[in-house]
Amino acid sequence: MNTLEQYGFTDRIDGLFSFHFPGPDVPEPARVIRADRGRVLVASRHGIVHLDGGNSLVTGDWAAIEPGGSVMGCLPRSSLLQRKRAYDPLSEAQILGANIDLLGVVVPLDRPLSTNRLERTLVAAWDSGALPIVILTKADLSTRFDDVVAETVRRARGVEVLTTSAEDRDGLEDLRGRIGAGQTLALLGPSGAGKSSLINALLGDHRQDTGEVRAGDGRGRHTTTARELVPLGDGAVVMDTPGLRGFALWDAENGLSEVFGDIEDLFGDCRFRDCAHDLEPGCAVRSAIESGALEERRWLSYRKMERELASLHRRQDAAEQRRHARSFHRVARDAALAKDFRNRFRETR
Ligand SMILES: Nc1nc2c(ncn2[C@@H]2O[C@H](COP(=O)(O)OP(=O)(O)OP(=O)(O)O)[C@@H](O)[C@H]2O)c(=O)[nH]1
Ligand SMILES: [Mg+2]
Ligand SMILES: [Zn+2]
Repeated sequence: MNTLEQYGFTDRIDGLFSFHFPGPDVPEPARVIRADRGRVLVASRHGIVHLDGGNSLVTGDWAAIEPGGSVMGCLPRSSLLQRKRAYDPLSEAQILGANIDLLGVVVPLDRPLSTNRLERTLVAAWDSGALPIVILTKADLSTRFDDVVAETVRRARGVEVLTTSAEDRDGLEDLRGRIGAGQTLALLGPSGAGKSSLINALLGDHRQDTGEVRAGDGRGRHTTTARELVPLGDGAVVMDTPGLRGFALWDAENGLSEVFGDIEDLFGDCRFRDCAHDLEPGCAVRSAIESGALEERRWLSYRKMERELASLHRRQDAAEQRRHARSFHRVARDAALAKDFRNRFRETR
């Protein structure tokens, strides 16, 4: 198996290259292993090489390389994991990875389960277009194993939950069996959750650096610093990622509906079509909470993410309007200049 195939190249990808880059000179396919501000490391037919000028490429992309070595573009992304950039007043998306088939939401069993975090990551995972899967890690360190697993299964709402231990090599074959040749699994989760350790355990090799969690609060030290593809040897690929502190959503309405579909289904049963689900009479959400059918915490968590997306859209709209206004001024100015020019032309005629 050549280097390119080890990084997930298949006949299907080959076909997509001929389709999207037709012509006598089909470019060389290459997969982005790692992207660092324009400088990208790719797997190609000639092995692993560095490329310059790949500013728009992200980890996981299938890049098209010209014979001269420059980047022509990339294949349309079959999935795209993104979040809102932190501390960014302009509200831009940060792309975390592309062409991911399975998105592993990594939840460590050595600390209390954060349901908010789990739900939020699942929303983003669903929205990426990849298939989410929850991977519980460090099963050997869990003191309340059965409870936490049951709770996670309940929160994951139909998403498959696997339990693993890199230390005891538990659940590894199960996980390995989920990633076929040509498929990419990305691991997403907090620092210290054991993402890199899991990859090493799958490989049976110490390839990725791992770091002890801090003694005081059990949090990780952000050991992994870049998103990077790691081949498992038979065309299956894993993407290691740096631990994320938080996860601000980006355009994730579809994901929200996947994780909270039962809540959105209730809206149709409210007496008023424009029910705000606060104090209105006949509100189906309120009565579901009162009867215990809907957990208030879940409702609040849905509300929070929904508001976050609404505020993101307001800012996007405002930015769009500013852009529009700017281009309108430009058109108006150009028109004024043209008129001025015509007038002067007339005068001199
Ligand atoms: N007991 C036990 N410890 C584990 C297991 N998996 C990981 N660890 C330990 O947890 C710590 C953090 O593991 P990492 O693999 O570095 O975590 P990470 O998710 O890659 O963290 P970042 O790279 O910082 O995002 C290390 O000290 C590992 O040895 C496990 O299954 N059992
Ligand atoms: Mg790591
Ligand atoms: Zn209502």
